[in-house]
Amino acid sequence: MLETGLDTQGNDEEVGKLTDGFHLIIDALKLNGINTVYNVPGIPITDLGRHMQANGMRVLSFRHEQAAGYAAAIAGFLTKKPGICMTVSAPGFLNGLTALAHATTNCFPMILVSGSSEREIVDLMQGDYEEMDQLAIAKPLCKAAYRILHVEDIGIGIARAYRAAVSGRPGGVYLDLPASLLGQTIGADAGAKSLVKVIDGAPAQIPSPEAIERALDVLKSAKRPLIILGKGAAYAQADIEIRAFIEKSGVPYLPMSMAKGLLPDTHPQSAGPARSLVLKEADVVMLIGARLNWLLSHGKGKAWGEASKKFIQIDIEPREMDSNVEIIAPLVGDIDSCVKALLQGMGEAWSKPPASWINQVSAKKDNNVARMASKLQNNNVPMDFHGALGALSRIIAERPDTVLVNEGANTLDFARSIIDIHKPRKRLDVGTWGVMGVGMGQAIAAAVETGSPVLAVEGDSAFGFSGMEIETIARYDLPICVVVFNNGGIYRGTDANLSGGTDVATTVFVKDIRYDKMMEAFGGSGYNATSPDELRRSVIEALDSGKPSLVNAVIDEEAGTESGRIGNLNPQSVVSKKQAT
Ligand code: ADP
Ligand code: TZD
Ligand code: MG
Repeated sequence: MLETGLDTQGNDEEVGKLTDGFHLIIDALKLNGINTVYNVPGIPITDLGRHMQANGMRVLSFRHEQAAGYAAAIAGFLTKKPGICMTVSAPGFLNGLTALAHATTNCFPMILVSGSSEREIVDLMQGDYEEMDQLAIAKPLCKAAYRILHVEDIGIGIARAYRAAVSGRPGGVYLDLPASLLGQTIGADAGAKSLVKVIDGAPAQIPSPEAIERALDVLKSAKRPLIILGKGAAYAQADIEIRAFIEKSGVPYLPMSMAKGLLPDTHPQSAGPARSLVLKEADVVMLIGARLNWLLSHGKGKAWGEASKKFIQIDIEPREMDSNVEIIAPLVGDIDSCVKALLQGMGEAWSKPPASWINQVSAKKDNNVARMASKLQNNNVPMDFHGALGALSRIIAERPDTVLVNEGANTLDFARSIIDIHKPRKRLDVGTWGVMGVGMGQAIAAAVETGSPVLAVEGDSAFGFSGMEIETIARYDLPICVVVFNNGGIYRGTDANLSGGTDVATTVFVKDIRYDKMMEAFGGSGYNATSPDELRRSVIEALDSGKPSLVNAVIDEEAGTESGRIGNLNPQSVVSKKQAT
């Protein structure tokens, strides 16, 4: 009889010359440099996780698949390798699916590996345990979806999933592993030979010389040029080239939220604090790994002003060109290759933009920074967003290696503009969809993948979506300090029930919650901070300890606004407003 798995002494030894699905999956992942998996165990993948751990992989078990999925997605962003989320069939799979769709939307490489039930029973809809046609459901939400039916296809199946996730525009891939695959056996030699190592998974995509010349001609002709860096630029890890290009060009640049820190936000060419001005006034805009989606008002309308604009766009995805406005100089290729070619094409004597433009941007920037400075130093009790975030901003400036994770509405929007980021990929947030619930998974993956300390700045609602994962943080003893901006609800804590009934308003939580006690329940450190000074002291102590910690930051219930800074997207009933007044 075949014996595989743990022997009677608990050793992970294979007996005889056979291997099985469990071990081939592990071998295939390890062969491709994948050593970390984010999962929630259960049928049929419990033993897979166990053997992964026994074979030297890091397997992090979460309390809910949504957080494991967000961890895998951001691991993909941070490492340029697919982040792996592993789930059980049907309900576990569905819990992980939002993260897979989020990874695809954000262009992060991720593989959702899910166990599934017996094909023969599922396809006849005979009511198997956790019956669901998972492959069909996953397909529209990811770049590619594969199912491996035979043990000899594991090597090729994992190679395909890997390549699909990282090549071209990165994204989410679904990999379906039926329970019956895991126990299938094959001769150990044949199994080893069936494995495939992905060579050059994301090959360089070199832009054409004509496209480079066209882009440089347009840039040269500009009187008021602007460069916009997006999270694709952060993902590309072409940090040195991007900085060299921006500095040589002399062009003011605007970082999208997760591109902050690619050059330090304190860089003289950063136009962050003059955002409205540069969007309105620029005559040539060069996009580097940023899409003209809702976050950039689709490249038109009020935010972009009256002045006519020419767009240059660098992107690996050719179909991104002309998606919202005409792109007069499309540069299709990978950012590293494109920026290197641009630098070369600029030659020695590149003339910087007119001083009048640089001075106009600088003046606006200095003015806005000066106006903000005193607000960020306030020590008001209860804290407002400026006082609290001013304190955190100074901590990040002192500790630029800290990864900042950020979600919420006001907590997100204020932090994005107030907290300067000083190094690449040190700010992780809600991404293209503005998803709540990403923070704990991102914090865990950031700590695991980078080894850096993490500061997660969370709205109290945002935190609640995956709050139980602080047990995961405590269990793995990760250097994460969670700060909950506790303003008693979604946007604010003061809304009234319009009916006058006894239920609280739809946006309001229990008063005076002590989120810090949750962390204490799991053995971590809890702090309650009511002033910016207290907040600073707590966070510094927490970061110095390198231990799991949570600071309950008491924020003025009235300080926030509905939908933070995107209230314009929030339809409101005129009729009910009249009734309310
Ligand atoms: P942001 O939200 O920061 O503006 P987006 O997610 O909208 O950024 O845009 C990222 C873009 O970067 C996507 O269009 C994606 O195709 C592109 N991209 C990702 N990686 C690369 C790369 N290595 N080279 C070129 N483009 C890339
Ligand atoms: N569900 C999901 C998955 N994503 C969302 N974006 C929302 C719901 C809607 N939503 C927002 O867009 S922000 C937000 C919700 C519920 C929470 C805002 O409250 P907060 O932040 O406490 O996190 P502030 O600081 O009180 O504004
Ligand atoms: Mg709140």
